[in-house]
Amino acid sequence: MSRDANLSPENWSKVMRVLIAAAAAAAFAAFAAPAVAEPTDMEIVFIKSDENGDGVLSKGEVLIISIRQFDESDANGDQVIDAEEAGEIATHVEFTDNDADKSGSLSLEEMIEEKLADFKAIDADSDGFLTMEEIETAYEGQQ
Ligand SMILES: [Ca+2]
Ligand SMILES: [Ca+2]
Ligand SMILES: [Ca+2]
Repeated sequence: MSRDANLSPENWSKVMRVLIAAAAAAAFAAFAAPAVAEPTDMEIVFIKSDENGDGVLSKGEVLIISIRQFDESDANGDQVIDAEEAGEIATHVEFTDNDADKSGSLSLEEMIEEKLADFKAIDADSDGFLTMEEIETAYEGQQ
């Protein structure tokens, strides 16, 4: 019998439990440690908008996501976002800017026109696609 007299089978199982817990904690720490930086909100929106996953946003992709957002805001489905539906967005510069006829509400046409104008402005190299860099640059310029 080479086993230490102090380490009864009961104690051995205690030791094993501690070792397993330590190993599990180490494994968890390794798993939880972020390998890459957390994506920013803008990156999350970008990835969601990039329907075909080619890493750039086409005009169609931008319009699809814009119309989807419009539909979500347009609670009564009359193709107009009124001040009530817009809620707190109604006072945002983007909403009042987009509201070309200053009616206090935003039609789908106004929104699309504005999104296309935004697209042109953001597309710095005018290749018809928005990269993450182009969007970030435009966003930084706004601040
Ligand atoms: Ca794309
Ligand atoms: Ca509406
Ligand atoms: Ca571009």
